[in-house]
Amino acid sequence: MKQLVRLTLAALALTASLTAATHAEEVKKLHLYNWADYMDPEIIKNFETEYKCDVVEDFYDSAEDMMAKLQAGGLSQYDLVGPSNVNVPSFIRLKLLMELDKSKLPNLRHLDPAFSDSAYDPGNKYTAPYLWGTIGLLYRKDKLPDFKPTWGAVLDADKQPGTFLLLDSVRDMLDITLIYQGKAINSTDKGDLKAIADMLVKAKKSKNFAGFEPGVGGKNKVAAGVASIGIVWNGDALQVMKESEENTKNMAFVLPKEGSIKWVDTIGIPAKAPNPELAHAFINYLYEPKVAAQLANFVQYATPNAAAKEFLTPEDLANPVIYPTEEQQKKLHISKDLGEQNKLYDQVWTMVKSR
Ligand code: N2P
Repeated sequence: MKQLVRLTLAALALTASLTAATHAEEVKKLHLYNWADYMDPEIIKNFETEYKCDVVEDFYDSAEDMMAKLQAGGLSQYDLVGPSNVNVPSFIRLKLLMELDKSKLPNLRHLDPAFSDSAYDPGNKYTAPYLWGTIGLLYRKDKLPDFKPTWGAVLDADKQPGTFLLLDSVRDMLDITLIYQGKAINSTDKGDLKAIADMLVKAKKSKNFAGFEPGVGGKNKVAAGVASIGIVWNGDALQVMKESEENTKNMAFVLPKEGSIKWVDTIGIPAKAPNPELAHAFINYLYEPKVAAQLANFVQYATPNAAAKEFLTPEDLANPVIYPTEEQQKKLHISKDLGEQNKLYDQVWTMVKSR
């Protein structure tokens, strides 16, 4: 008898665990491949609850890394990815993205019309704008009280006031150097490219050079005192300055007087995404005005969602680091995809890094 009870119990346990396993398999998964420090974990939790799914996140810290991983199998691994405006045309050319099904994205109506017909993806056929921002210098006020807001502080061997990091991002670095030299951003002129290559090689030979650092590394190393100046995206700078009283007191972010870059990060669905249905639901969710504002408030980048404005932290909306003034906007330029000529920039960058 005892034996029978034991057997029955064992059979019951087995059935229960099998049911649990099948159930676990039924939980849908959404694989999100995003920039580091670019999401509010609460948004993920709420989406998981509402859509009864698991969101699996993976992160990148440079466009180059992201692109490499996508092409090495990532295309069928991820449901969502976030290329920046300058990379979107390459993504489309290489067929890395699927067309968005607008019937599943009713909330796209909240998009600010200023972002709805971009040159990088006319009519938002493949991508929806995620957040936008600028790039500037994060520096240590405590170490460099007389800091001047110029790209020369990192690019010009004669003007570097302290230890500095360069950003490990091809287009950001080369376009910034063109801006500093007063040349046209996106230039493919051989002479211009040679001049910026020379300047960058000279800059990195400086005794103050503390290395190349991808995205979020720069802000963390400036905070840790590894370097006194870093090239950092605006929201990342604000995030690290808010991390502690120390940081707030000791650091500042500036847009250099020569001008800078204005970029738009997007969100799109890889061509072979396992779950495009849920991916569309996620994009649509992100476009709910309150959710879009929650995201912007958390990461401190600017939202392209017009209806989100009323839910933004008022101090953020009034902060020119996040929403640059008209005067500052006049000096912000847009990096463009250069088609075949992209390789010129890649060659210059490889040369700069290897010298
Ligand atoms: C967020 C990185 C923003 C990406 N940590 C800049 N395009």
